[in-house]
Amino acid sequence: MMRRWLTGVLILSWLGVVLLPLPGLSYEATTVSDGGTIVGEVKYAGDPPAPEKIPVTKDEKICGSEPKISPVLVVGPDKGVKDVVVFLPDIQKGKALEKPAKAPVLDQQNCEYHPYAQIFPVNTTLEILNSDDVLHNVKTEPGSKTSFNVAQPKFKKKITQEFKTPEIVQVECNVHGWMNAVLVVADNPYYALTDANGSFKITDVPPGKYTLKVWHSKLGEQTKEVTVAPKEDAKVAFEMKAP
Ligand SMILES: [Cu+2]
Repeated sequence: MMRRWLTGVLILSWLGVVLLPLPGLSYEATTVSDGGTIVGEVKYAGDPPAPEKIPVTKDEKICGSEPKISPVLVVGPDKGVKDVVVFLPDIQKGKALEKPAKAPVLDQQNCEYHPYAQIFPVNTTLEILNSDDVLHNVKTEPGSKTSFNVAQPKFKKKITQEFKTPEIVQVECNVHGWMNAVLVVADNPYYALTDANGSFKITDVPPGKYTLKVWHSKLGEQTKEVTVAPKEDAKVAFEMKAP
């Protein structure tokens, strides 16, 4: 049975039929001359919770003694939600996904991750720096396709990690419970993070109909259909709240 299935797969592959488009490989780069822009904002629905303050319970000399304000859920004065991941999960074709000129960096400084959230292309190597004179331990959340759990003593200033699968990876530190970061491994260039006002912009989108998705580690995810017209702005507004 297995062999017959395999033979079938081989024959179809010979015929040029792609059975299982691999993530990161199915996206086709093309010239986009009449692209439109998706602009919008993500707002918190209702009254947002007060910023979470987490007491520093160890390594105060390095981490500081003031409570850490969690970067996970940051809502601005106009209820804009910061660092929501916005993307087009199904886009097949568009502008090229370019390698960053410099390797992306996740820095550990004063026992905080900097930046809290970032986007980089799949098959990129991330540099994880320890700028602190203290032991950190970088760990991915269970279920991540790229998973690691690495102790980074104070003398180990840099470790590297390659990401070969597109996904959103959440990172935490085993030593300091308040440390959280989000790594967005993108398989196309149409990803954005909302700014401090909750605004986002995705440019050079080939005209067409798309599903636009938003993701936040505490507020979950939502999708909306969006139609992009040549050289025009398509406006989209999301409202999210804690479940
Ligand atoms: Cu740490």
